[in-house]
Amino acid sequence: MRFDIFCHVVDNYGDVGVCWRLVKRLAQTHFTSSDHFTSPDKDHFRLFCDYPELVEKVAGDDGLREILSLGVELLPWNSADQSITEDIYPDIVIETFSCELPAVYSGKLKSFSKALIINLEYLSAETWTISAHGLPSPPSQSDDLLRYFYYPGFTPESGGLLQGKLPSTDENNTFIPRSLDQIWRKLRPSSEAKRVSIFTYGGEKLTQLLNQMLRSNQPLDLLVCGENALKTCQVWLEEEFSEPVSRNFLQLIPMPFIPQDDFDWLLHACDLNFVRGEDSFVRAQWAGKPFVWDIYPQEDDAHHIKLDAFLGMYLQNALPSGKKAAYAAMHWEEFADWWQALHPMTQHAVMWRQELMKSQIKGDLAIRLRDFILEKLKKG
Ligand code: TRH
Repeated sequence: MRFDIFCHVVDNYGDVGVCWRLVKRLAQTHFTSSDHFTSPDKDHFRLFCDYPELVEKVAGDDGLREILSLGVELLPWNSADQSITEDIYPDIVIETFSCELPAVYSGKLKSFSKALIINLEYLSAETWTISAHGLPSPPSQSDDLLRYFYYPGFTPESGGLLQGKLPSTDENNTFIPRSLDQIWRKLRPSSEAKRVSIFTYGGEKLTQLLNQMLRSNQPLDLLVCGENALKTCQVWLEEEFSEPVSRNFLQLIPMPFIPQDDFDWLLHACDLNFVRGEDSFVRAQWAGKPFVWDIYPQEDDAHHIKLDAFLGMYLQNALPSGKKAAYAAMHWEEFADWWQALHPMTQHAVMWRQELMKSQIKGDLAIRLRDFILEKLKKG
């Protein structure tokens, strides 16, 4: 089958982060949940992106080479119009996050093929997404092509979560990704200082957190990732921040941008992760470590509803001590008040990962998406 996947970068790294992970998983996944073999040699993937350099950055050189060798092409968005002919056209088109297909491409799609169009939506734990999952959209006026809405989610009825092989960071495993080798040498022994990754949108919330951490006298190695958090830390430190800087018991370490696979490893290797957006939010859950979600701010404060829906699910079966602390952490309350409960929060994170594994009994998002595609193609 020929897949065309469209990625429009709105801001930050998340659009690319999700699309690259999706392509990666689809190219690596040769079975559906019913063990239906999908002949990988015959699958071909084209990822059209309006910022291909960002895909290269997120993938990293080795990751890019590996995935391109599986029959994936990375193409600029504006080459899409010329990419369809009477002989070469896709069977499946995936629009991510409602990005609009290029007009000429859409027109050709209508004339040459009966491609199945799927709109991969944002992840949310809100219950309405379950009822909307899999529904066809009425053809829009602009191109009247039929498309199906595909909603990722945390339950077996949803579209699932992207998973893939999870990194191993157990104590007997001495593997450290190359991109992190130098940084790892700068960390204090794990018995002396806890490791905390900070990949947030920065700003006032982070400044307050740093003040609270400083007051708590807890030895922490803070691995600061992404421009927004780095900028806030720089202002807070009131000095250049290209090398690790210490304040009381804190050590702040500026992180370079690292390939996505290595970033996944980092989340598994830390004791606590501050994450954001969608993709790092999901990876923090697969890491089985406590985390704080800096949710992407939406208009009309819609993100509050999204956060409540997630916490309702995440904390439903939590024991009281872990629950109270995780709730406080997720609401950025005083650090000292919830940090003491890191152990029960960790136990809860491990239990939640097991629950998620069970919810993926029909496979992860890539496998379920293949199921969905086969079902729709069968029905014609
Ligand atoms: O970057 P994000 O905030 O992304 C988004 C976008 O803002 C998007 O428009 C919005 O729709 C969405 O959030 C909700 O956060 P996210 O989703 O966690 O994506 C970050 C990606 O960057 C993720 O795949 C991990 C990757 N990454 C690396 O590969 N290396 C790194 O060093 C870092 C810091 C991140």
